[in-house]
Amino acid sequence: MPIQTKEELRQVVQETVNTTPISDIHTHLFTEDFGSILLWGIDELLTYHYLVAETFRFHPELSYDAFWAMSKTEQADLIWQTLFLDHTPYSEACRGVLTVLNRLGLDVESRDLASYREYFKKLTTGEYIDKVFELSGVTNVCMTNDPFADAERAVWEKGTEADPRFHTALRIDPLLNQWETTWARLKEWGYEVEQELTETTLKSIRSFLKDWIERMNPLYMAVSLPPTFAYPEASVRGRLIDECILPVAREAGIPFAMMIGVRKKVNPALGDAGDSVGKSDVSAVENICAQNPDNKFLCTILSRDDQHELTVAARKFRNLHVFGCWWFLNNPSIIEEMTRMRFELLGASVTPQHSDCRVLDQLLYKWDHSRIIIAKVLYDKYSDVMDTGWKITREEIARDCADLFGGSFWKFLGKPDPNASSGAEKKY
Ligand code: RAT
Ligand code: ZN
Repeated sequence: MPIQTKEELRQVVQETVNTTPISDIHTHLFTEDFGSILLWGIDELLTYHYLVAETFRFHPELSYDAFWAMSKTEQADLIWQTLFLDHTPYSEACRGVLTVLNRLGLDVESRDLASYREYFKKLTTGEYIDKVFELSGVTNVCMTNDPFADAERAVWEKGTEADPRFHTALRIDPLLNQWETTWARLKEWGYEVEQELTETTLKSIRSFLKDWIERMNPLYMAVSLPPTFAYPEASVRGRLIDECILPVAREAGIPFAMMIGVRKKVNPALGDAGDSVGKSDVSAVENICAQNPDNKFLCTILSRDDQHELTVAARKFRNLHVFGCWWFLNNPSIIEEMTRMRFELLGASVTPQHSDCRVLDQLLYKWDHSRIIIAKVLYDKYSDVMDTGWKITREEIARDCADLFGGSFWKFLGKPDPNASSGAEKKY
């Protein structure tokens, strides 16, 4: 029976958005096996690099070195005092912490950091992972797996137990962005490479990629790229993409995920918080899609200014799948405008959001906050359609939401959607 009124429509959209299980296609979360590489708990939440950057704005007297010399608890204390007690925590990253506390059933009104710390002390990692997945409505996440990160590589080399809630993504930034130092690491690991891109070196790089694909079984291969990213390009990166990344990705049947627009370390003293954004050239994305029709590409782009062009590019190339409101874009005002534009230009053939969580707990806020906006935009779109006399059913809304929260991504990959058969009907 089709939906009859706008009021009913609003209710069904909200309910469906809130109950559709989510595949979160880009995070920095890890399985329990990765030990302390998986971040969780109040002190990790508070020392999230988004909040570190905000804290320094209120402390002209604080030296960067002094901050980094503090223990994690001291840093968290300072951030709590500065952003939550001395000011009202309405920035998106601050609000996120409050949403998490609230969703865990903690007393937000008390502002009692000590009691929040007590709460987390009583939990084990395994229990907490279960709890967050259960509460967040996210059923599976994709990790970011970096073979160049020593601590992480050690876990892979030792061997790690798969957890079906966590998929892998092979992240290769150092390979494409710092070949001048990375080649020596590959050599150290036994690959026959030199800095010059000889045929032997290129073959060995392909072997390196294949070895890690075999070890990790990734959903995609990913890189973050500067705004100057160009394609095609007569550069080391250009050659590595053409002669290593694309053929290996094609053979493995996985997409190459391009995350474009990061200006690394504009303020290195801020650590992870020191990167910035710049306008990119979307024609590079169009060119790579056009010239490599047998490869699949995922893309998210960091500058707000590039969003329209990227969305148009996705209309031209079906081997391109656009995803997420990345990093500095992950704020309600910008999510809303991007989501509206993407729905208007791409319908449901897009993955409107990923969480980028670095701290497990953040699954509880990033998705809650985005669901509100996605439901609002969807309601408006369905409402416009209803005004023409077209009737919409609950089943159609459920189908569309399933696509937006992971289904379209899995179809693009050509892999089964883990949520397709769950039939989960739960409220998050
Ligand atoms: O959003 C972030 O936390 C950034 O620091 C990056 O991790 C970014 O998302 C990336 O994957 O490079
Ligand atoms: Zn990320």
